[in-house]
Amino acid sequence: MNDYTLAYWQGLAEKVSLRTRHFIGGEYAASADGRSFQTINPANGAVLAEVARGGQAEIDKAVSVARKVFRSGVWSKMEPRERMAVMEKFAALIEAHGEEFAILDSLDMGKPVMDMMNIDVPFSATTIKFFGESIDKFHGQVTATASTALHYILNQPLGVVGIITPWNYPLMMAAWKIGPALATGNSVVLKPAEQSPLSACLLAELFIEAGGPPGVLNVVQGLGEEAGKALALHMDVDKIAFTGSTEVGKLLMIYAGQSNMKRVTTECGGKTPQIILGDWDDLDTVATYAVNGIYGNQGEVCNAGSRILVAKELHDAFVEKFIATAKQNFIVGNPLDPATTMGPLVTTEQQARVLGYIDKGRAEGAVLALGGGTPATLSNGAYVEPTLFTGVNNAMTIAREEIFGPVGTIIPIDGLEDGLEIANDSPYGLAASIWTRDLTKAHTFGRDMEAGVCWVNCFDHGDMTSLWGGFKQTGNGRDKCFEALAQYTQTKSVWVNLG
Ligand code: TXE
Repeated sequence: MNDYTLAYWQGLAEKVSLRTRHFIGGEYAASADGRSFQTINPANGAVLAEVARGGQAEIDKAVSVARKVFRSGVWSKMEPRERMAVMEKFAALIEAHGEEFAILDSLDMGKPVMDMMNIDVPFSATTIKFFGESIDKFHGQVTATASTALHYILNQPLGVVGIITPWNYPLMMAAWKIGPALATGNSVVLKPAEQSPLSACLLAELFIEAGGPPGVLNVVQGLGEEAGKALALHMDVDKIAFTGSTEVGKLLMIYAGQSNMKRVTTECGGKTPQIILGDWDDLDTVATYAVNGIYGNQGEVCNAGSRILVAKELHDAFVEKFIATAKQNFIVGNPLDPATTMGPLVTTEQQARVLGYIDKGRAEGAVLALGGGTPATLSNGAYVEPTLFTGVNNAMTIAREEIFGPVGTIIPIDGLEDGLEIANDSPYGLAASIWTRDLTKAHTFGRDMEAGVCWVNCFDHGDMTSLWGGFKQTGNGRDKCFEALAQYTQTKSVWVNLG
């Protein structure tokens, strides 16, 4: 890897091409009515670009192109080996264009550019590669029948898949969803978040460069209530795959009911507990994981470990270690500086929202143990300091609602049973971790925790075979893994009379 410097990234920021239009049928297009919206750099408030603001007309056009291409079979019926080769090349191109993706997403939403290089870019490329490799390994079934019949079950693509992504991992969330959608032969209309629109069309361009047919992967830019809603209400879209807020996830299910009963898969955030039991003897390790778990990506992560449930006997020593580790590991600053490990939040609105939660924490009686404001030297951007509350109970607003910022809460617990009860007392159920040397307790947690992703003695570990998705109001979607492929196909029973 390059020896990156701030000057290098600043130079790249000046010259990187900003793709601000829609990408439909392999061609760039402005909005029919010429409208646009602004995307803002949250590190300094500067307007990065005016972006085409799509609406019904652009969604209609993209869906119709996607349907036509799907029916043509040019992708949906392509020889598996050929489709695999395209996906493999697509993954390699994402990797090769890593710096471009890194700068675009970092400028758009404030993530440290080195996080993009170390996490988002390689993981997105791996995602596309994994789903490409799965193409000839994911298959239907032949079932047992009498000799007078042959019965098989086919997994067939759905048709046109609408993908609505959030701004916290713009490239990676798109990759998690277009990977299985394309691998199973669907056509896609991607609507990226309006806060982070700049990398989506690069992705769509690279798919074509890899040999993907035009019209298979389309991008319509725009606002949620306009382009997003039009896509979700469309009568000719077979599925919406979504990551975002629970509020919008619920709306998408309503839109499906109001239109064509399209499938809706959702991943809508969480309030992840990190349970640390009294037998845990390595405070250095657990503090490092806990700090990264809540402050990584500015806390703008669906699985941010925002509720830290600590055994009473470890409480004081843990808090001291946590604060020292946070101060050492999280350097707030310009996201283009390779030394920065925490950038600004995505927008000043998000900053105000997070600061509002911090006020609420104080007002409800929690004790502010770290941070709590905006760094004095960074007043131009949407920054919030790494913040920690102690003395929290699970009924407080800061323990119940998804803050989506760098705000951790410490809740003291009395052992496993108490910890599990508090951990499960949440409307969300995305992820959870436990730290213990006791096997029985670890596996009890694995069985009884109401969450889709459970970690024992680690946090945020996994690979492409581990799934991602939640219980309860986190939603019903599963990203990564073979289960994701199933969510982009429909099954068909073919019964042949041999009698
Ligand atoms: O999300 P929205 P926002 C949570 C997090 C955050 C809060 C609000 O708590 O603070 O949501 O973030 C599109 N029809 N998460 O407002 O609105 C929108 O354009 C169709 C958790 O950014 O849900 C964008 O593309 N689409 C989460 C996408 O939905 C609509 C990640 C997400 O935006 C729409 C992001 C509509 N009516 C936020 N309204 C996670 N699970 O990681 C909006 N959209």
